[in-house]
Amino acid sequence: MFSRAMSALYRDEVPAYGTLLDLVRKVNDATLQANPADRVRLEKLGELDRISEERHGAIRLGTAQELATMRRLFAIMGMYPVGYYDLSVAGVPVHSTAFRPLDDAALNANPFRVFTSLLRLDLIEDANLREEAQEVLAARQIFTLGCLEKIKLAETQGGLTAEEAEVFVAEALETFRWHPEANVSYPLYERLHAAHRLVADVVAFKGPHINHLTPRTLDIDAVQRLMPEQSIAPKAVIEGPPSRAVPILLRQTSFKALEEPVSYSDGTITIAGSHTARFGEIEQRGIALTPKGQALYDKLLSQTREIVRPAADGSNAAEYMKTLARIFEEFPDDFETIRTQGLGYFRYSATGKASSDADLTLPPSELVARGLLRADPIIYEDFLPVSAAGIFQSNLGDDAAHAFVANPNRDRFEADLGAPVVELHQRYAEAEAASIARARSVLGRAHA
Ligand code: OOG
Ligand code: NI
Repeated sequence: MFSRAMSALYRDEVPAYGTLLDLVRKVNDATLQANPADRVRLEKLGELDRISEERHGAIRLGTAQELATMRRLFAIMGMYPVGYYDLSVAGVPVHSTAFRPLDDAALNANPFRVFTSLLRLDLIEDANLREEAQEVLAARQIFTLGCLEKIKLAETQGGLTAEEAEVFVAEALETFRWHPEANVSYPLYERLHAAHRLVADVVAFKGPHINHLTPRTLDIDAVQRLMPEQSIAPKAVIEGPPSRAVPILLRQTSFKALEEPVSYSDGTITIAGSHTARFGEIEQRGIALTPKGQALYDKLLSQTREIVRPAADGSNAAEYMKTLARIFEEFPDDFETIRTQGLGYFRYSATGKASSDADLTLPPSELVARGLLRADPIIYEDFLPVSAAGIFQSNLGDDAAHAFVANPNRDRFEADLGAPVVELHQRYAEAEAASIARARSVLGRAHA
């Protein structure tokens, strides 16, 4: 209900998002038609139905209190904080997590995720401005009273009835919608903006407007190519790994933020101005990588960026994509090698072929080799910090290059959140191990 309500709201507020959804649906249908084997595999894994429902969004919060309450709000819907992303390295004064469902059944029902960032005013130099921003943030209430009531109710009675859930979703939506009246005067907006666009985007508004919603495409290169025909101008470079036979992790591209009218007021004088914050994005997801695979990905990505860094104006986009593709030739591009080298996570299942006693003690790779088990890739459900920084940068404006020293503070983030985040790799490793245990017991039973 929440994911659909957010989608309807965003379609309403940002019409280009609706155009993008239609385009993605067309490309996905065509891709599945051209690759019947993929279609069958997705269907068998229960992933087919979720594709067209699939999206993620992003919000940016201002205070620890907001973050902690957001955690409770998402928990009602079975969405939990996974991963810690430090974006200070990339000149963006936030650190983040993603709220998402955890287990396979929940992910297949609806994998809606919200990338959630917390502003780090400690990274803003001007002490006066920092204090003013803190004051504005401390005074705002981004949740409706009705929403807070329903959160408490859900916590005390252990969930909501269908009727209560409907009210909860409607109330929660108020937090994510666009508020055209700023929370600050125009001069203060300008000073916040001068410190960092992102600071203005968080501090100057009444709530954390959802800043994009991202459908999942099965062919990001096709959508990127077709976007201009729909009068949507995508950013020059697709973030993440290059185009490959076997998609790994996550590839993303976005189109520029809209300029939206905003009224700024100091209580007596109102000034009509504008603000750019909201944009569109598409993503293509591939196999989740083990720490070993992730390390190889990180190494190849930084190797690429040492040779060529994508310029904000897109002038070296072709050179970047070419270099990326060349450097990534080192990353195996078939499932078999990815699996046998321990680079990716797989879901194992019994093929139905008869096994012997001796087989039951063999490692999974050997059982696959003997045709007793099959291995299907586990999809990456999370985000990539370098890509996220690229997405932030592209919609903050081309002039927004700021340098911060890498400054992760996970302890602080978790203290503010009021809970630890789930370890990024842990869920994939558990899903793989559980599938092996299940497959072994099926083999054992078939044999007995
Ligand atoms: C979030 C940017 C990160 C992604 O897909 O990597 C993100 C933001 O701009 O608030 O959504
Ligand atoms: Ni995104």
